[in-house]
Amino acid sequence: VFLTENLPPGSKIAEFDVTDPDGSASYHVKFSGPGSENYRANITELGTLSLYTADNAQIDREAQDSQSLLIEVSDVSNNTDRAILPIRILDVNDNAPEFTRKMYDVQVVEDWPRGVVIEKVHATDADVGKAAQVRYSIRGPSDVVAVNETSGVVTVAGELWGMARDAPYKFELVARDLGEPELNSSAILSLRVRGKDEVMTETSVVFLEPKNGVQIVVKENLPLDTKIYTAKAEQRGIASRTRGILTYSLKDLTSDEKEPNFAIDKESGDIFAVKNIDYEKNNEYTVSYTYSFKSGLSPSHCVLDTRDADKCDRARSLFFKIFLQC
Ligand SMILES: [Ca+2]
Ligand SMILES: [Ca+2]
Ligand SMILES: [Ca+2]
Repeated sequence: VFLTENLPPGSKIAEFDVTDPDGSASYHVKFSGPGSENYRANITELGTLSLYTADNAQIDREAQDSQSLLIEVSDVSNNTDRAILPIRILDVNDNAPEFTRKMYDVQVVEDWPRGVVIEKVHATDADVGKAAQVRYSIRGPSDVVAVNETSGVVTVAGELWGMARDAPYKFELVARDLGEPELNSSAILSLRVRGKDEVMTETSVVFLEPKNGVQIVVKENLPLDTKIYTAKAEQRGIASRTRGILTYSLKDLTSDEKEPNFAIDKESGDIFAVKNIDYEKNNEYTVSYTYSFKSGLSPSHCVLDTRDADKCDRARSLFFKIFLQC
């Protein structure tokens, strides 16, 4: 039988006729098998066996999508017959999509143009079919960032120039499914705009290579750990005060952070492909790299991540694109 999940207690799910050549009018019914605690039975003197969902039934497809009920009917003399009732649980849209993170922190530089990929958000939905298909949007008016409805890629969608830099801007990301009725949940996108020439007093660091927005072309199917580029930043300023250590970090803006396609050596700035990059799968990546340095007399490395940038004395990032060639 097919049952929809979340069936209320007392719903009738099946009916059988039990016959006994001895003409017995009193039977005993027993259930066993995984999930059998969700059902109860009633049998009449005429041998009509009805199955119902139990009072405490929890029919949850996400927990168990099929069950197999072994039904044993015995008469007064304990003569027993058995039957197996396979049950399939059909999906109901009872789970909202959930973002993998509740908060996405993103830093952008004020001269990044429209269309630059700055993040990729993702939500999962435990249901199946349309009830598990996720669509992304940003709640309320947003003329600064946009999210692709199906891919979750977040891009710059407006002018960043002139946006205040002290406080982050918050946007509410919404993931909804295509179930009937639809369910949704939200997460926060926190956007911090960095000045292009955020003046660094006394000392500063400049990006030398690559320049903002530069396009790097590499061949597909590179052996893993092939060096594809060397990023370079340099400290400028009063020599006695620039004894900080420069470190690099990289963020692959086009894929989920868990599985980056590229990595950077934090000291040398060498950029490597750390996954098999396949032209047919994706021929364009947007990557941002950040440098930061700890200044002062006792220089120490700063653990890097754009989100940790504030913990460093100085941190800036820029983006560039890596194109694949087949
Ligand atoms: Ca469920
Ligand atoms: Ca469900
Ligand atoms: Ca759902």
